Amino acid sequence: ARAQIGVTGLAVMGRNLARNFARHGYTVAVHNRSFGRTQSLIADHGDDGDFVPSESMADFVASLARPRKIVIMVKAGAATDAVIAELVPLLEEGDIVIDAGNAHFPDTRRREAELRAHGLHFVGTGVSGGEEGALNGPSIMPGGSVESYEWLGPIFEDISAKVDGVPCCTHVGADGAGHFVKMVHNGIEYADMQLIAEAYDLLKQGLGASAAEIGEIFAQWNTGDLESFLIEITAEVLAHTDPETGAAFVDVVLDRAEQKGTGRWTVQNALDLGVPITGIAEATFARALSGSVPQREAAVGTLVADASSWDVTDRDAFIEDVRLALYASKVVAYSQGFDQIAAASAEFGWDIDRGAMARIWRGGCIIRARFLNRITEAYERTPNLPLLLADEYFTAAVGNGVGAWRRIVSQAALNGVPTPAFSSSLAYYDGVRAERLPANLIQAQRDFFGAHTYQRTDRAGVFHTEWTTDRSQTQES
Ligand code: NBP
Repeated sequence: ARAQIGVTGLAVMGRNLARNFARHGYTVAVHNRSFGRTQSLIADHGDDGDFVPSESMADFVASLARPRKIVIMVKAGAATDAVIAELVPLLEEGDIVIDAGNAHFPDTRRREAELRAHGLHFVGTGVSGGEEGALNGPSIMPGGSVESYEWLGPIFEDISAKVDGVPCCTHVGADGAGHFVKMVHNGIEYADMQLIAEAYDLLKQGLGASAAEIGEIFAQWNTGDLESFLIEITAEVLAHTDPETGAAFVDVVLDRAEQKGTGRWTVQNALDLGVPITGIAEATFARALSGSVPQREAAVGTLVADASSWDVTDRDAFIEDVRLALYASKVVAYSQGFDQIAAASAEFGWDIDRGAMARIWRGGCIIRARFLNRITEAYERTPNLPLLLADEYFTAAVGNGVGAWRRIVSQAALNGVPTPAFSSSLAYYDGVRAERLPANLIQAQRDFFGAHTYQRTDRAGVFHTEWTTDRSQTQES
């Protein structure tokens, strides 16, 4: 038994992760349900390093040095449970089972408890960066016990992406914390992508600019505060020409965005926790709207627009407004995502360091961006920061763009261009900073029809008004 780490599940992600371990000098046990994938890994990439292939799970387990460290990289869901069921009888106390697939965090919490009862460590870990990241350095978000991280940390940090020499990997928190944070990462990714798509649409509708021209604007933006992987690939996609028709590639792609479910999970959890993540929610719903074919067919050409025709007079000023509005909306989406992490951390006792999360997202993952440094700095300044937007850097940065944000959202509304994420983010911004919200009226209505009580602005206590009789006020506590 000489392998230092094992990988079972050798489709694109598992194969690349196994190669990444091997390239860093680890002896890697490899296994896959159908042996063909294991054989093709050895045939195609055997010279990447030291692999120990096994056809059976028993031989795979036997090839690993103890405590065994086994990464499962199979299709999330039933396949993960099937692999765990096959593995557990073969393992011994103290062995570490790592699920690196995109599991839903409640499943990870369940599996962790089950394996703990067998004396095994179960580590649900987020891995971001797609196949390219898995091979060359992903962002890694491991949950599970502190003890398991003592074994895994050095290996995972070694194969993770590095930014300024700092690994994009840290212990996130107990049981499902790693998968939770990966889920919110994906939710933020949804918001980021939607905001970029809205900026593209604004530039297209407002300026009548071509895809290639807009691509140049994004390339320019990528040299400033907005510098990020998603802005960079947006510029590349917009510059691409369809080889079949010679048209701009984006213009021949059908406008229906699909989803695999992590955005939906993020929103569902936010509803459970009562955290307003409007940016992520709007982004998730915007994908759903794009795919609502019968509804769109019924509405196109039928619903009245009564919109003006867009007449942008100052091109450069408009582009700068869109840039500022994009940045401000993006800060809101991240601020909301970090609120959700804080709420879940409190709910599940994970004690997640939010600054560290921003740090490990700086490289390897899809939302990697220059401005994540700013988030880390904000949480270093104030570890218990109640609202990322209220950090001094972000207050100033967003404050600087508020006028532009208002111009863009109002012009978009007047011209009939949908900007669900831009406008809901601005509404959140105005909502959270409002001295007084109209929730007073809602609470009064609730007391009226359901005797749900209310509190007063002028003294402590819980009150109810006898709405159906003499409207006298009673103090409940
Ligand atoms: P897939 O999600 O396509 O899963 C294919 C793998 O699952 C194969 O190894 C397959 O074995 C195995 N498998 C299945 Br399906 N059912 C099984 C079962 N009952 N027992 C044992 N093995 C089973 O692979 P992937 O795209 O490499 O993704 C792996 C994980 O990584 C997923 O959870 C995914 O969500 C996550 N992830 C993917 C990306 C990405 O960019 N693709 C990024 C981040 C995370 P077989 O060869 O015998 O059929």
